[in-house]
Amino acid sequence: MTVVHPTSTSPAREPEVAELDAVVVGAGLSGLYAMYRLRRLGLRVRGIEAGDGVGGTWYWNRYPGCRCDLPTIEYSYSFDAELEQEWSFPETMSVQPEIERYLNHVADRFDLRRDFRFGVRVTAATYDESTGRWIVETNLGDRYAVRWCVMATGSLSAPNLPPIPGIDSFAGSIVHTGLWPREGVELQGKRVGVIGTGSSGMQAIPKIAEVAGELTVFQRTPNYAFPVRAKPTDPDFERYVKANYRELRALQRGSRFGISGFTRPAADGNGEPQAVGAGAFADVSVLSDPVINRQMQDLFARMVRKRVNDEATADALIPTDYPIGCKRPVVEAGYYETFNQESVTLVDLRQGGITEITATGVRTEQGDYPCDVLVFATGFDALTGPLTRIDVRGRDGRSLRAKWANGPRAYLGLVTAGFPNLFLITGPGSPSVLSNMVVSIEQHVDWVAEAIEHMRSNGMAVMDADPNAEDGWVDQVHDVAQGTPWTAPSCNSFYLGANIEGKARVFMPYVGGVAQYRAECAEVVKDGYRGFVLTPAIADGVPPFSASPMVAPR
Ligand code: NA7
Repeated sequence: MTVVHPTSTSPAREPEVAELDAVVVGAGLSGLYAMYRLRRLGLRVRGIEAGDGVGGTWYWNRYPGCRCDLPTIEYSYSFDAELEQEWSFPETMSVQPEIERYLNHVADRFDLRRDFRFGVRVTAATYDESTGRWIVETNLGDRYAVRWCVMATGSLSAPNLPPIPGIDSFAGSIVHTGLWPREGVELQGKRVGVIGTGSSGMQAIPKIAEVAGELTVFQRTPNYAFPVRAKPTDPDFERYVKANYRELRALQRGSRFGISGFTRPAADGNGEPQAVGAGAFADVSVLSDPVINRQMQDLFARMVRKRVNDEATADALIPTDYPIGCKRPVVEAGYYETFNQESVTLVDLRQGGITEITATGVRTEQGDYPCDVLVFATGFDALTGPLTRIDVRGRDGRSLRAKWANGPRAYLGLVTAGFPNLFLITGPGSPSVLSNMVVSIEQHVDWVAEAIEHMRSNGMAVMDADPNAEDGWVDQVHDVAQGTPWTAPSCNSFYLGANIEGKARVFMPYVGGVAQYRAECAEVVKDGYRGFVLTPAIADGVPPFSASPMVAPR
């Protein structure tokens, strides 16, 4: 078996334990902004990124067809007005290379790269109670001693390669959509098997079908996917957005999903959205009213039947046993028509699952399917995986993996009790993947930067969550999700950890809405960081900050 991975440079190990103020783990949307914010506090920060470049999700997921499922104007940073004005996205819904280009521009424009180490992976973070420092270790043996540890590790960054028997014996290439090599994968004329039909699979399948000799799609669960075609950005609309960005951002922050649904008023007074994307499902009636949900399911089934010629294939592509909204709705372009191609076969694994991977392909209870290349579009160990894959140990050597064995626990999804000064950017218990990630990331990073600033101004050095406040928040996260399609008994999604064998079935994101969540976070601050335990620097005898001077804002 050849597992194809993105190539990596081999950076040298740092010479000795580096004493700094903060480590930022990850150089995606969160890590870049965290570096920007913490630097402006005058902190000495080291960023550590496993990839060879910036971008996070948009660095690793370079599979064919990868595109953001939110409109471009919604999916961009708001922290710098000049950045908003100078950047143009060519399409209404951005493809991966465009977002990667944007994030590279951000990294260069704010000179963020110089404090990151690339091609280095954080393997462990251990809290040393005696010094109030985290010791952060990497795969190269680097060691950093820092007060603040910002886990900008992303929500969907720990790829799930299911342990299917025989996988090591496969003679061809295996590639995961979330680890797609920069140099691409040779698919031309090959017999390609795609396992998984979530967003990644459904985006990649039509593109792979264009070049593969034969394509076999292994589907365990059909998904609800709705057609959305990207268009070139309308220059008039772009001008309008640029003149009204503040209003757009305010709408995002006051919304349920961090999506403004921003439109340009038309002459008749009815605005036409330029692109809707996954935001179309922000229509809460589908989520809250089972009758409307059922009607949408019927419409969906009719759409699929109209687009797929073979009746049995159409039937297999239509979910029948879970509501819309349980899994993330997918936006697709030409997905269903792909199955009308002679060279494309759908294998409905509900009629007989995969038993093993052989040297020559995939063996199922229905028969053998020869393949030269196997594409695993099998998703991620969502929300917790990026953190539990690191050996994180807090007070008394307690491991995060052990603490979260029955489901993640974190106060506001920001700090988990017993792991002081370890900040989770869009951690479990926050809106995270059920919101516009950029909006949620900026809010978390701002909250963390302000908390650090608050502590500095008040002679505090250690911030922990009160376990009672954490319990209360975890209960609230649970309660607010009850009765929604996300927690329907028939639902099996990565939000529930149901895609990973052995993972506790716990609904992880906060679904009370972005606006409500922001208000809760702001209230907590207003009440003097209610539910957090702040300890003065003097208590552990360690000065809270380095003597490095404040960096003047640009
Ligand atoms: P998803 O949405 O988790 O989809 C993964 C797919 O892989 C899904 O269809 C799974 O079926 C399937 N899967 C997972 N494990 C297996 C095994 N062992 N055998 C067969 N099929 C399997 O991940 P994506 O990468 O598509 O999307 C993630 C997010 O990225 C998405 O929500 C957007 O935010 C962007 P299942 O449904 O579990 O039966």
